[in-house]
Amino acid sequence: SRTPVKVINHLDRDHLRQALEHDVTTGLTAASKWLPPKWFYDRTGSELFSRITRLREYYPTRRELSILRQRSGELAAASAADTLVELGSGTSEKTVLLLEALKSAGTLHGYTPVDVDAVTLESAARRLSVTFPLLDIRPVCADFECHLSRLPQNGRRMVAFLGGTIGNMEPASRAVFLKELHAALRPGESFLLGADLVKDPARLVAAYDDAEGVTAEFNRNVLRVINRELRADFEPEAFTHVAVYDERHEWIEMRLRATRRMRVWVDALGLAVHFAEGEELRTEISAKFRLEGLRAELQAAGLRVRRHYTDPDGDFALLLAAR
Ligand code: AVJ
Repeated sequence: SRTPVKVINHLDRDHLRQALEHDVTTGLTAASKWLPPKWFYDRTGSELFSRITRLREYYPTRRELSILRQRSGELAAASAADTLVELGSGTSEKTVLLLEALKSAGTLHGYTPVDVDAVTLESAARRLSVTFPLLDIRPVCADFECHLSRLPQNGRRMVAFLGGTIGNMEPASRAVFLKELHAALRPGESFLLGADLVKDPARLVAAYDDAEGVTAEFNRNVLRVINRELRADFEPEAFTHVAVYDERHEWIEMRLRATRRMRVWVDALGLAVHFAEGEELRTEISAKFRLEGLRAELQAAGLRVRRHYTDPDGDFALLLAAR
C-alpha cells in the first residue's frame, strides 16, 4: 500500500480562527448584517451541501457533470495538462471525470485539491489515492482567495474552479481573484471554470429553497459553526431561511431572518449582537452569469477563452481559458 496522503496546511488553527473572528466581527456589526459563505463548510456543512447536490431542485451539479461527461476528453486534450489543481474541491466527486480523461490522454501526473475543510480534503484525497494509485496527490488546506500564489508549482497545470463557486464572489472580488489567478499561472497553463447561468428566477429560487428544507439547514449551519467555534448562543431555529433572486445584480441571496427580537452573545469576541424582529443576515450570494460576461471578465484578467460548453438546456457553463 502507498504512503498516506499528506495535507499541506496553509490554514493553521490560528489563521482560521483569526479569519473567522474577523469575519464575524465585521459582518455582525455592519449596518446590514452579513457573513461570508465559506463558514458553512465544517463537516456537517459539507455533508449538507453534498445532500443539496442530489436534490431534485438543485440542477447545477447534475448539469455540470453532464457537460464534464461529454467534454472531459476535449478539455484534457486542449489543456495538455499533467497536473490538476482544484479550487474548493470539497468531496472531489466531479474530479474523477477530469482525472480519467487526463489519464487516458496519457498526461496525468498530479492532483492538488484545495479546500478550507481539512477533514473533507483528507478523506477525498484518500479515496482518490485508491482509484488512482500512481497519482501524485498533494492536498492543500487553504483559502483559495488568499493563497493562490502558494499553490504547488509542479507540472503543467489546469486550475479547475467548478460548481459555480465563483458566484460566491462579488464582481470586484472576482476581478481581483481572476487577476491573481492569471499571475499564478504560467504561459500554457489553463483555467477551467464552471459557472451557473442566468435563467428563470422561479427555478433559481427553487434551487436555493428546496421543499425538503436541506438548504435551510445548510444555511442555519453557519450559526452552529459560530456557536461552537466562538462560544456564541445563536438559536438557529429562531431564524427562517430566505432565498431571493436579485434581478439587478443577477444573483441569488441567501439570508437568515430573525423571527423575533434577539440578543446574541458571542463570548469569544465579547460581542453582543442585536436583531430586530424580521431583521435579515445575508449569508451568501450566488451570482448567475451570461457567457459573454464571463468571457469579458476572463479577458480583462488576461485569460483567453479557448473552449466553452453548456448543457443542452443552457443551464450551466464550462469554460476553458488559457494564460
Ligand atoms: C457551492 C457556492 C456553488 O452557490 O450554488 C448551494 C452553494 N448554497 N445551495 C451555490 C449553495 C445553497 C453553491 N456553491
